[in-house]
Amino acid sequence: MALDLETREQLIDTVRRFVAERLRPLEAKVAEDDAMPDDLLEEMKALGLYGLSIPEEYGGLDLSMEDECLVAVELGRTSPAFRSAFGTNVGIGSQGLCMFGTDAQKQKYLPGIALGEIITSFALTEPEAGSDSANVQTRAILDGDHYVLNGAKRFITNANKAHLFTVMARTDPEKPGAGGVSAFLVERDLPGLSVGKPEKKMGQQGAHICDVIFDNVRVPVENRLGREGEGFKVAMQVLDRGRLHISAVCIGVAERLIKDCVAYMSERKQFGQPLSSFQLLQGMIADSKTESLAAKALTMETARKRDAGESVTMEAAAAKYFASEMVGRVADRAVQIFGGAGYVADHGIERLYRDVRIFRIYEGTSQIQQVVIARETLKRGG
Ligand code: COS
Repeated sequence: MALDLETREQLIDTVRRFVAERLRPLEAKVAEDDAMPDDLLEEMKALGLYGLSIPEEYGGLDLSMEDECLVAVELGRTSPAFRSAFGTNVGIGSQGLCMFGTDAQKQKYLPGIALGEIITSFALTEPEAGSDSANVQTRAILDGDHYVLNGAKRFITNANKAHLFTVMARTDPEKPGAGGVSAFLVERDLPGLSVGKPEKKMGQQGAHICDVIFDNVRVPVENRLGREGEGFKVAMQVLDRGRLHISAVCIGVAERLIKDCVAYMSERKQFGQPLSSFQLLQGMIADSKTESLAAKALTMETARKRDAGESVTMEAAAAKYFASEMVGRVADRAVQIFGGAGYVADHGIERLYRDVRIFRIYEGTSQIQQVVIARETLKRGG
C-alpha cells in the first residue's frame, strides 16, 4: 500500500534518525564482534522494521515497493549488516509466503514474521546450484501426508537465527530443470534439520550465512508453498522483488560514501588547499554522484512500475546490475579520495568497500543479471 506523503516523510525521518543515532555509532563494534546487540534487535522490532513489506492485516506496514525502496536507501547509509538482520523477513524470507501462501499459511506465520518473533530464511542455493539455481538437488519425496526432505543448502542468510525456511527442493526427479522444483515452508525445529557454523566472510560482519542440512526432515503437505513444480517460479518472483530492494540499499551506501568523501575533502588539506579544490578529485565526486543518481532513477522508476502491476523482471535485473556495480566503483573512489586514511580502518571506508562487494554476487551475480536483461530484451524485440 502506498503511504500518503506525510506518513512517508515521517517514516523516512524516523528510519534516518535511527540509522544516524543508533546504528552508525555501533558500526565498528558490530563488525569487530561479528554480532548484533540483542537490545538493538528489539529496537528494530519495535520500529516495525521486520514487517515493512508484510500486509497490514497480518500486522506489517504493507509498504509499496517504492516506499520500501525509499526506506532501504536510508538503511543503506550505515553498515549493510544491520539491514540484513531483518532483510530476510522483509524480502526473500517472507515474500514467497506473501505471494504464493494460502490464507492458513499466512495466518500461521506472517504475524510473527511482521513482529520479528519469527525470523525467516530463503534456502535456494546449494553446492551445485548457485547461479544455476534450477539445478536444485535437495529432494522432497512424498510419503503419505508429508514430504521427506534430504539435501544441503549453502550460504543461507540468517540461517543461524531462522525459525522458518522457504526451501526449494526437487519433487520430480524425472524433470531435471526448473519444472521439477517445489517450494516448502520448513520450521527450524523439525527433527533432522541442522544448521552449520556461520561462514567467515569478507565483509558485512554481524550478518551471518550458514549451511542448512536436511536429513529425512518430514514436512507436512500443507506446508508446500504453491503447487508442485512451481517452486522455481516462486524463487524467481521473490528474487525479482529482492533485486530492487538490494538496488536501493546500494544507492544508500553510495550516498553515504559520497557524503563522507565530501566532508573529508573539505577538511583535509594538501599543497595548502582543501582536497575539494582539486579537479581530478572533483571528477571522481562528479562520477560517483552521476552514477548514484542514475541508479536511483532506474530503481525508483522500476519500483513504481512494479507497484502498478507490471512485470519488472528485466528492469529489476538492470537496476541490481547497475546499482551494485555502481556502489563498487563509488566505494573504490572513496578509498582513493581518502588515500591512506581510506585504506586503514579508522574512517570505516575500507569496511564499506568490503561490505559492498557481495552486492555484485548475491541475489544473482552481475553476469546472471546480464543474462536476464539480454534474454528479456531479445524476447521483447528491443
Ligand atoms: N518470474 C517468473 N517466472 C520465471 C522468472 C521470473 N522472473 N524467471 C524464470 N521464470 C520461469 C520461466 O518462465 C520458465 O518457465 P517455463 O518453463 O514455464 O517456461 C522457468 O521459470 C525456467 O526459467 P529459465 O528457463 O529462464 O531457467 P534457467 O535455468 O535458464 O535460469 C536464471 C534462469 C539463470 C535467470 C536463474 O537461474 C537465476 O536467476 N539464477 C540466479 C539465482 C540467484 O539469484 N541466486 C542467488 C541466490 S538466492 S539469495
